[in-house]
Amino acid sequence: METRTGVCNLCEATCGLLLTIEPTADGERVSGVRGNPDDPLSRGHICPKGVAIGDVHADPDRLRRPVRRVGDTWVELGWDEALDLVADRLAATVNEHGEDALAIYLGNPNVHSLGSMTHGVALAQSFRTRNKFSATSVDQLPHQLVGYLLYGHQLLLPVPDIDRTSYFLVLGANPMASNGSLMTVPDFPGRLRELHARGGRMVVLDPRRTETAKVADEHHFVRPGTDAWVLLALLQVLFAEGLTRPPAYADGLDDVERLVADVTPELAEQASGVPAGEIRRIARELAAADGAAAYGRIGVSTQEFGTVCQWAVQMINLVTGNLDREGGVLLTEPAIDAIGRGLIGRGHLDRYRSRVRQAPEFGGELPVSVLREEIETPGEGQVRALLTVAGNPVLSTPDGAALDRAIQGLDFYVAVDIYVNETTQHADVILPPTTLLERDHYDLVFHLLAVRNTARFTPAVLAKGRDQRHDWEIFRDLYLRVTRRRRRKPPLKRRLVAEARMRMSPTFLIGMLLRTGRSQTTLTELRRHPEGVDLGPLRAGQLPGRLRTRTGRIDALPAIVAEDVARLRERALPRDGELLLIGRRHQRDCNSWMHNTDRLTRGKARHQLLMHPADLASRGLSDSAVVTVRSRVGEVRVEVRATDDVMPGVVSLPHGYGHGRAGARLGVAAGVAGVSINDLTDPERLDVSGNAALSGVPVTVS
Ligand SMILES: Nc1nc2c(c(=O)[nH]1)N[C@H]1C(S)=C(S)[C@@H](COP(=O)(O)OP(=O)(O)OC[C@H]3O[C@@H](n4cnc5c(=O)[nH]c(N)nc54)[C@H](O)[C@@H]3O)O[C@H]1N2
Ligand SMILES: Nc1nc2c(c(=O)[nH]1)N[C@H]1C(S)=C(S)[C@@H](COP(=O)(O)OP(=O)(O)OC[C@H]3O[C@@H](n4cnc5c(=O)[nH]c(N)nc54)[C@H](O)[C@@H]3O)O[C@H]1N2
Ligand code: SF4
Ligand SMILES: [Mo]
Repeated sequence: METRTGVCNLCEATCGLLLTIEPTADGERVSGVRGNPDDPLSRGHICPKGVAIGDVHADPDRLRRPVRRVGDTWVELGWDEALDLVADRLAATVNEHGEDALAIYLGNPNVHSLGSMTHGVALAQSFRTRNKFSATSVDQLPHQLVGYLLYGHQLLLPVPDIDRTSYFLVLGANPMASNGSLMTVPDFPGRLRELHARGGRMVVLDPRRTETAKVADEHHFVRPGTDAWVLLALLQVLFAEGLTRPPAYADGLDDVERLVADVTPELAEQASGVPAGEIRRIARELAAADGAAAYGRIGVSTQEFGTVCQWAVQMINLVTGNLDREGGVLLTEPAIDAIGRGLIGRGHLDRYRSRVRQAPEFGGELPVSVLREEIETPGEGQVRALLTVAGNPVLSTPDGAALDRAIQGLDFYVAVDIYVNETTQHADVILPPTTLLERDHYDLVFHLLAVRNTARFTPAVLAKGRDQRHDWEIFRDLYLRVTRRRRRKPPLKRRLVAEARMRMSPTFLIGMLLRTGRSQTTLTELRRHPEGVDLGPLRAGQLPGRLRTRTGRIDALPAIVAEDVARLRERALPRDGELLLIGRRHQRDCNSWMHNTDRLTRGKARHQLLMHPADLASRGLSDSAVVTVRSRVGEVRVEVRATDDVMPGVVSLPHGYGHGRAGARLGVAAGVAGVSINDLTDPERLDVSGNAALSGVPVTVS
């Protein structure tokens, strides 16, 4: 038995771990997992998923060798054979039908893998297809658009200074279950206790009385999709009552004041159900607090007015003087500044549009809501082949059932994934990389979004399995093989530089980045301190210096936002008796995977539709009945659970369920199969950013 330092990458909290390792007949296994108390960011925190991280490594369902689908069965292939086959087919598609004939989808675990960040993104870009998609457009695209418009970079996103704030306003987020997002905040429960001990308050707006709402000082139900009204009304009160103290580097605040002048709390109450008096009081408290942070996440991103919401959240912080202020919201200073060093581009908007629906790109990606029509609509530029990496869009994107059918009509589909899931079951070839515990890790993304400046390099905890490949090696080998086979090759010099870079390991690149930047640490120091190095609390005084806008100032009212507020005003308010569907996350869920580990699935089932008792009664339905839920695009049958934790007029299904499609293959227990919420969500409902409006879908229940 031996203890090794590791890290969890199953959610954005990135907790430090201590793993107990035991020898086995053919290697080693994890026999125990605890939080690492010496980790300066996570301070010993761990959740049930972190404890289950060894289950992924040991999982007999996990793929360890390339497989090829032959009818309904899988046949193992050698790596060279598999990579050659994939490269032949991808290159042939592009050579015959053009670059856009290949679609690429990058799923969530990519941002949690160093190799994906250093090599996967580069591989995807090298294909030069316009049909590039990712989980971004079912998640945080509005944040990125607003970061780009206001601060000049898609990832220049201020983080709530939760360790010092005295007023925390939370909309559409459930960090008690999710452990935070676009706010890397391990041990949220502990940090909240400290906030309360300082005399601070947390106020939550959510259509469901969530785990977070239950530990808040105040919770208000808000009708799904109507937060924009509440946020604009908060701004209206701040302006009308002279409570603003904006920074000198912001322009256009008069325009913002005019924009919201008639959005009174009374109007917002009509739309949202949040009492006008409460909106007024919250605005005054935000302005008076000694450091306040407004924060909005999935519930206010994945809805029809996600961009207006995220813009308004930023505006509230800005006009109350809480942007770039201790206890407000702050920019991080990571040891590898992926923004400052240009590793992640600023973003760009509408350089091209999708072929069928003319949806604008953002940052080189199209909204994944258009993927199905790009596969199924014939003509020049039609998608004929697909590469997915660490994704499950059949369960995670709107109208997944239709996408499921479309994928089966492709000429060729290759997945880089560790499982046969509801999407990859249709792949012609699956290339499975090693898992987290077998690879070195440095977080290029989440240090950037963390509530404290720290740096941590985690060497692989376990040796890589026999005849396995790391993801970066797969990306490298695909890059080299496909480039060789392509008719239109990049110019020789560019190719040689790119090839040389693809041959460098992620760890080598991290060492180089730490050496050459103005980093506060080195790889040598990080290797000596695998628990992580503390670089101190977030610091104020970074603005306007770190703005990446062309003027070096903030233009407070981007035209896109002003126009979308006009669209909001025209939107009819929800009708009485209408039911709106929202999603939810449970602490022991990990998006659509890890439903095959006993540790996370035993106990009470949690896939049910939540519905208010009054809504059940008015339909003559009873608790635990199996009901049919219908939306414009589809229907599902699922058990209903009566609870007054959801607002009347709102029903909730968890996302990432619905394993019936491939359940047997996944080894998922029947009890956790559930149904997919995305068989009900609608790819026609988009925010102005192109993000799917997954929340607030009109449904009927019978
Ligand atoms: N209705 C609704 N839909 C949603 C959401 C919602 O709240 N409501 N949430 C959205 C959000 S925020 C997200 S991020 C998306 C997630 O959606 P996706 O990113 O499409 O899917 P995941 O469920 O994260 O599945 C990831 C897959 O990656 C594989 N995997 C895990 N680790 C690795 C690895 O190290 N390497 C490789 N190559 N593969 C790996 C697993 O097999 C798993 O099947 O779903 C979105 N969809
Ligand atoms: N345990 C666990 N943790 C996770 C994940 C997981 O699957 N399981 N996934 C990870 C990922 S990929 C992400 S992106 C993050 C997401 O992190 P969070 O955003 O904190 O995640 P959710 O729990 O989906 O919280 C969204 C909340 O929005 C509410 N909501 C829905 N519609 C509306 C609305 O119109 N208005 C308002 N105000 N609220 C609304 C929902 O009721 C829900 O409570 O979580 C990450 N962490
Ligand atoms: S909160 Fe849980 S899932 Fe998230 S990083 Fe920590 S241990 Fe892993
Ligand atoms: Mo996400």
